[in-house]
Amino acid sequence: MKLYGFPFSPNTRRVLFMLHEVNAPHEFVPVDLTRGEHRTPEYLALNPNGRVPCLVDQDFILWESNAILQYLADRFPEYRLGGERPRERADIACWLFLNAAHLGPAVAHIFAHTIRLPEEKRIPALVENARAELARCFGVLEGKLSHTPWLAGTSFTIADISVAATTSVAPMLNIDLSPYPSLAAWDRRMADRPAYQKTFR
Ligand SMILES: N[C@@H](CCC(=O)N[C@@H](CS)C(=O)NCC(=O)O)C(=O)O
Repeated sequence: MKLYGFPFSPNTRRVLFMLHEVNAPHEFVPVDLTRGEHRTPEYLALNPNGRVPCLVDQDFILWESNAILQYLADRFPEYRLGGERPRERADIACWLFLNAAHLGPAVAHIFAHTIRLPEEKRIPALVENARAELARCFGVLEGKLSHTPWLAGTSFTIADISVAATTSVAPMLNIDLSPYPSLAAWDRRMADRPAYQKTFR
């Protein structure tokens, strides 16, 4: 398998984390976003959406990091990271979609408008809205994690892998997890995993 990605991208790291969890042999192919390599015709032929990551498994090409997690969970079923029963799989999907639709974009806005964009292009109101969105989502995560050790209940799953890649950027963006003690404890448990350490070192 080949993973095309940018080493500092949380969306890329989400998939790398998963590849390490399931011990999948893989080759990492760097796509340098700062040099526009994600907009070359060669890369767009793989991912017409022009974003990283993108996984190539022989003749199968897949983009969107959370879809890739679901695929890898099914591809390596012995690790039981994708849920077994319909309700368990649906619960996992709920966290993946929350991350893709709310948490991930909020973090991306904060990064863009505090670090990535030149000062004259930064919009403080967007950062304020994104921080409010994150606070709301963190409240949801805290509510769940104060009752169960993992997002989808008693087992570690791709729901945890997906969300941990997003919360991993909290320190860089001055996002404080301490008002959410269960979330912060979960985040520390995630950081203790060998696969996490291989990915985020
Ligand atoms: N929903 C996508 C988001 C992918 C994404 O936005 N990746 C960023 C890097 S973290 C990217 O490729 N940005 C390049 C750009 O926006 O031009 C996923 O989960 O894979």
